[in-house]
Amino acid sequence: MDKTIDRTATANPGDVELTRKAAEDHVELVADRLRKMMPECGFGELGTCCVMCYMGPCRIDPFGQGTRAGVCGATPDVIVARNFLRSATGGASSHAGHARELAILLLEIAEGRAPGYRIREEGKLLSLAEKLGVPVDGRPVDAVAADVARKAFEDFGRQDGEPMNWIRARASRMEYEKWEKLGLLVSNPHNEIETAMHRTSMGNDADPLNLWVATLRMGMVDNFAGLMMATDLADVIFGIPTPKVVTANYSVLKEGEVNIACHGHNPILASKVAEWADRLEGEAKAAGAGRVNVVGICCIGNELVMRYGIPYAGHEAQTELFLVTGAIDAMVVDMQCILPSLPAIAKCYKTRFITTVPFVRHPEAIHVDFRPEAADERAQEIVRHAIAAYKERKAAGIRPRIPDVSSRLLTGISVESLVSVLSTVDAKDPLKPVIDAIAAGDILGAVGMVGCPNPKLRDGAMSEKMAEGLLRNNVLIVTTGCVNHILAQGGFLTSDATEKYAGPRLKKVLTAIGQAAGLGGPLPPVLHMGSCVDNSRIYDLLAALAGKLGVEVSQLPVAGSAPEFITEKAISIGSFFLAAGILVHLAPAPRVFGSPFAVSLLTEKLPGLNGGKVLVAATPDAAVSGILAHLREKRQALGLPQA
Ligand code: BF8
Repeated sequence: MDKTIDRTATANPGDVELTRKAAEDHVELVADRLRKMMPECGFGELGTCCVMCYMGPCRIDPFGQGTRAGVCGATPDVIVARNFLRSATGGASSHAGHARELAILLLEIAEGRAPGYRIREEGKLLSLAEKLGVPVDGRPVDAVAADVARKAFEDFGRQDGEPMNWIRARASRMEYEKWEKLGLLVSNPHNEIETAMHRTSMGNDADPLNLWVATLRMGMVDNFAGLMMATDLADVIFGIPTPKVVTANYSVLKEGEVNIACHGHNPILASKVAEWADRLEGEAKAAGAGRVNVVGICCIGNELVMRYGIPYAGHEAQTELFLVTGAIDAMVVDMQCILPSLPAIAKCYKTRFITTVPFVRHPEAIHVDFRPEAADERAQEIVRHAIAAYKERKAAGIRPRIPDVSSRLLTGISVESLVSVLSTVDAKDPLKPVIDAIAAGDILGAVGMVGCPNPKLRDGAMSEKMAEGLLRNNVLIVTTGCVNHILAQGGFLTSDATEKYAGPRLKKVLTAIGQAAGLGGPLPPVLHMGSCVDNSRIYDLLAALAGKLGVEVSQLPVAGSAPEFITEKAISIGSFFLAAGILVHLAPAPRVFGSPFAVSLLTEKLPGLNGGKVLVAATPDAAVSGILAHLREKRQALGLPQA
């Protein structure tokens, strides 16, 4: 076996069992293709491969063994900066598209054009409206909702250069002024994306610093036109998450039931599929099945479990393996992180693979054109596809193999629900116990572990080992994205995990909160705050803590980590956290090492400018010790004792 990819070292025995089954079934997996791809391109890894024009492709050896510039004269510093900005732009485009769809849906609801949906959180709508300057007094809810949606469209169409409505409404005064000084107050996300593509095309911006400032600006687009707008609007339409204990891992699939796996990102589709799964139970029974069982994979799993407690299946790198169980009747997807390999694997098990978005199609998929105006009809069509597949698959004698692995987790930690849990400790000042614990050193600091499961690092259990190391050192962890699936499967989101992994001082704090909140045990040491767009919740929490302390977010003893990142979305999220002045740990290494300018900017100059810094560490030990050193530095600067 290839030493680089030890496929048996994975933390989840279900992965091992299904990887063997895949081999028996002659199904090729991500890990197989990764092995064949080795060694990966060194120029690509360093970021010095340029395909921007047809005088190339060019690749620069930054160590002086070959050519020092592309055919056009672009230096490695320029090439790396352009490539990185394009990645951040890809990520921000995904998040802005996600948010804009929700704004369109909100307007459709307000105008009665999306009868399948309603506004579930009037309180959040009204408070958001007030922040955006939308009048609320004496007005019907639908009129307020329509104006909130229009505020979003105003941002996407703004040509006056003024900062986005969403920044003016949602950034604290202190953070706003910091970004104003740094020239990071973006105006129109679409203009920013257009300019980024324009300036990086051949023969335009050749100033590395200018390009990196554009990357930080793209981070601002990502947060305010993507993450934050999406979370705000999704909460209004689908509800604010509340704490609940649920089941995760392969055992959420049920033999004898029609299994539908929702995969993707936007709750617009999946919430409807879940609703119609219940309503069509009679048809499932008539087909000989117990019921229709909906489970959530990757980020849509996070969205569904946070709000509705829908079984929490697995992460993006397990999507192929979920199909290999042979237990899924339909996998329905919307957008982002959907492996092109899936439809062919689905075919092997007679699973219907259903795409729903016009720009996310596959020649081997069934396409159901899902639109909010016809959501009920389309969701029924999708569920009926699954029921029909169940019958066919039974008749074909396909025998599922569902690994008997199951985990429990506490989910549903929004800022609102966390404040409500903490108010059981201090009703007047809910954040005070956390601030006191940080000040005393009982909580050394907090780390947001976010993002993906990268097969290059998955088999070394990078995320689990990092979590262990941080918790032992009394660091509280909050999570979003697929990392949360990983840590849930590893048992980190339970009271037992506090007993098992938390350092003594952290354990004391979490036990006191758990007792006061009546949880029947300590609060888990890893708190699930949602999907990747819900990184905005993490930022909101940090801004609230910083506001109470009267300091900038960048001064807090906190860090972000994408310990196994895969996608461009992780790049754009990381770019925002850098713009906010936070340390961002990345593994694998971002493609910047071909540029001495980029390395010096991201590790030396930016920290002096706004506190933002990139930490590259590909092993759990190196990542943990780098993060701990950073947290201690921040504590020292605030005059807090070292724990
Ligand atoms: O947005 S964590 S693999 S599913 S990119 Fe994708 Fe990464 Fe999963 Fe969600 Ni986020």
